[in-house]
Parts: sequence; structure tokens; C-alpha cells
Amino acid sequence: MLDDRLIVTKFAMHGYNVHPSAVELLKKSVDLRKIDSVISHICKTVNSFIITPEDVLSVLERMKEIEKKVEKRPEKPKLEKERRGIVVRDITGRSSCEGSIEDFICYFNSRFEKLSKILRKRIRPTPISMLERLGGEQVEIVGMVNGVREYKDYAIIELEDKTGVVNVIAMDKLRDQALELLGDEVIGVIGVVRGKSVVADRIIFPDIPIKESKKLDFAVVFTSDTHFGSKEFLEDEWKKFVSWLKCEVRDELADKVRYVVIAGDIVDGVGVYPEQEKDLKITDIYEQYEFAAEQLDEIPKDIKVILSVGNHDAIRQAEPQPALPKEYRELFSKNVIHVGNPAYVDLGGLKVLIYHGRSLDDVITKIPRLSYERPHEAMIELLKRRHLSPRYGERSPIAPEREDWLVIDDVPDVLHCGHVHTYGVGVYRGVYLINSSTWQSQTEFQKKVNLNPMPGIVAVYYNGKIYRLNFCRSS
Ligand code: D5M
Ligand code: FE
Ligand code: ZN
Repeated sequence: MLDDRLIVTKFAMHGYNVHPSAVELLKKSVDLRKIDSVISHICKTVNSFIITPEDVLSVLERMKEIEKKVEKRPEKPKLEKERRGIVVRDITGRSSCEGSIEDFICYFNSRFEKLSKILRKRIRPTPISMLERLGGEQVEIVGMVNGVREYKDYAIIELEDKTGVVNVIAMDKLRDQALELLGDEVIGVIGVVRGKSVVADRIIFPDIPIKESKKLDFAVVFTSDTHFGSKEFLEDEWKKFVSWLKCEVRDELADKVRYVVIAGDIVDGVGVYPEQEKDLKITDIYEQYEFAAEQLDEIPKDIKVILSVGNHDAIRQAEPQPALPKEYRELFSKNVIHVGNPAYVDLGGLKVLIYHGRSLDDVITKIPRLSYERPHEAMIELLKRRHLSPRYGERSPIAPEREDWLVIDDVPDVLHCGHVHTYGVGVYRGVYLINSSTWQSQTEFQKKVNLNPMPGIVAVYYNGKIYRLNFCRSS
């Protein structure tokens, strides 16, 4: 339930007083999640400085009319039309998840099936329940990692398939590999059966085949984490970037740009972390998207902007995330194409897998040789495991959809992430790995957790090469 003081304060922040009966009316008729949006609409439409119940009623009626109109329009066909020209594969409009036990079982079955199918191209697994009868023999197994226990000279991987569970003993170099397992990934093991365990000779990841690099005669710009609405949003640097896209600076590369891909955290959001209000320039989520839409509207209309979502956006937090809801999508120009997280898009022949990158926190924290300064190296771990969020339920929540949308079943030409606010580019087996920085300088919160962003850097893919442009450098 909303409290009076909160409502009065919210109006005061817009510079308005509010009549007590208007407060009562708001409390009765507005959902807490919508209050900021309603208040900002009221403040935009009134002429006096005291908000009356009549003002509230007229805005509520207007909003109801809009909602009705929007509801009448069929959702999926319109979205499909907007996305025409770019083949998109994502969860938008296809979520089936209710969070029941059956959903969890289906989800893990799907993960196991998809990943073991990739592994079965290279190894012929024996079901775990049959291992005990094969003492002394070399076997191949495929299973999901339940956990890893560390000992002085070896590690034990607990591996599970649909028939049972087995302890795999990993020694020497294999011990190091075992200790880098995140848990819940599906791997193959070749080893010898010793009693109830298997002593490993090799650990095999699903991994990716080698890809040939594509040479295309247009350029794609990769960026992320704009955080529109944050006090730390780097407006001047962003404007420099847009001016470059408009070819206002002499640069042949800018002329070649046909797509700009943004990998989520479009706005800073509200209530994402404790005391975020202090870091916000725009405190209303709807207004944050209005501002985002205004900024993106400056990009020339012959460039298509592919807009994904992240953990700061106004959509469910659990991955896979659908594209933004209609009420926000409608704010953006027609050249903006809304996709979920993750999303496969085909940009004139260049297959790009966009993933915001929340699981990178888990990967970097777990594997000591990785760091936030070199995020592309952490992205290799995702490709090796053929999964965008290998560990279930760490810092990156996953919705148990019937199908595991986070499996990398199609190998892309480019894997594009953001989230960690640093810049890093690499190539792994022919696939370009791009982590494309942010447009937000260090916040107080990030200072406290010792996060040092590298803002204002974009990656441009052109003719099989990646160019790095830094718009934060004073020139
Ligand atoms: O995330 C930006 C970066 O900040 C990302 O690497 C995670 C990190 N981050 C976010 N929240 C926390 C907490 N609570 N502790 C440590 N590190 C954190 P963004 O999604 O833009 O907030
Ligand atoms: Fe971010
Ligand atoms: Zn993020």
C-alpha cells in the first residue's frame, strides 16, 4: 500500500503540492509500480501548483484509454513487423515459464539434451548407471556438473546423467581444469573406471568448431550500458559519438555504418540497488525511456539500432529476458528494433549473438586468472561451455523456461556482451568476442565495490576487422 508521505514527496520532487483528497484517490486507484509514471503524467498536464482530485481523475482516464487502445492491438504480429528485415531469435512472446517443479525439470532436461547432443558428435557416452560393471576399462561419459570438491593433489567432480551420479577423479593438470568448473555445465570425460569412480584422462567441453571470418562491406557498431537517466551518464561524450555516426566528423568508417547494436542496460532504472535515487538524474522510469528514445532518435534513420535489455531495464530480471514492454517500445523511432536478452540477430549476413553479460560476474569471480580488465577472456569460457549462463542461480537469475534459451546452439560470427562496463575484444576459434564498455562514469556505488569502468569506447566491425573508437579521450 502506498503511503501519503511518499506520494506528497514524489509530487514535491516535481515542484507540486497535492490536495489530501487527490492523495486518497491515488492510493485507492494506482498500483505502486505505476505511481511514478502516473505522477509524472499528472505533473506534465496540470496548470496550477496544487494537484486536485480532478487532475488525478482526468489523467487516470486518459491513461486507461491509452491502455485500452494498446491492448486492442495484437502484440506479436506488430512486433514481428517491426523486426522485419532482421531475423531475430529470442524469448519475446514465447515465454512459458511459471516456475513450477515441472518447469525446472523440463529446463534442466533441455539444457542436458542440447549440450549432450553437441558432445555426442565427438564422444560415445556410456550411461553412468552401467559404469560399475566396467571396472578397469576406459569409458566415455557425458554429464552435468553437480559440484567440485578440492583436495591437495586432486579434485573430485560429481557428474550426473539421466541414469545416475559418479565421482570423477581429476589429477595434475586436470585438477586445475576441474577447479575452473562453474557447476551445472555439461561436459564429457574420458577415463578409466576404478571401483565406483572414474579416473579422468581428459575433460571435454562442448566447445565450438572453427569459424571463418566474414568480410562484409558495411560496418556494425557495438556498444552497451548507456544507463540513460543516471547522473553519471556521459552526455557530451555520447553526443560526440552520435555526431560521428552522423558523419559530422570526417571519417570513412562512419559512412559505412548500417547497424548499431546496444547490449542492454539502456536506462539506469529505479530501485536496482540500495539508495540508487542518489545516482539518478531522472527518477521516473518512463521518463528515463523518453530520454533514451530522444537520444537514439538523433541517430540517422538509415542506421538500424538493435536494442537489447539488461538487468537495469524495465523487464523481468530472470534470463532469458523478453524485449521491452510495448508502452516503452512505442517511445522509440521506427529504426529501433527491440530484442530480448539473449537474442540472435542476422545483420545482413553477420550472425550476432547479443547477451547482456550478467553471468560474466560469476565467471570472473570463480576463475582467478580472469579479470574485469579483460572481459573478452571470460566470454571464451561461455563459448567453450556453449552456454551463456552456465551456473544456475548465482548472481544471474535464470527463468526455468521449457527450452534452455541460454544454450549457444548456433555458433555466431560475433558474441556481443556488456554489463561489466569495461572494454575488451578478442577472437576465439574465428568468433569475435566484443565487450563494449558503457556511457556511465563511475558511480558512488561502483567506487565502493571497486569497479573501474572504461566508458565511451565502442567497437566497430568492418570487413573482418574490429576498430576501437574512444569518445572519452579529449581530442
Ligand atoms: O553492472 C555493472 C558492473 O557492476 C557489473 O560488473 C556488476 C557490478 N556490480 C553490480 N552490482 C554489484 C554488487 N552489488 N556488488 C559488486 N559488483 C556489482 P550493472 O548491471 O550496470 O549494475
Ligand atoms: Fe550496466
Ligand atoms: Zn548490467
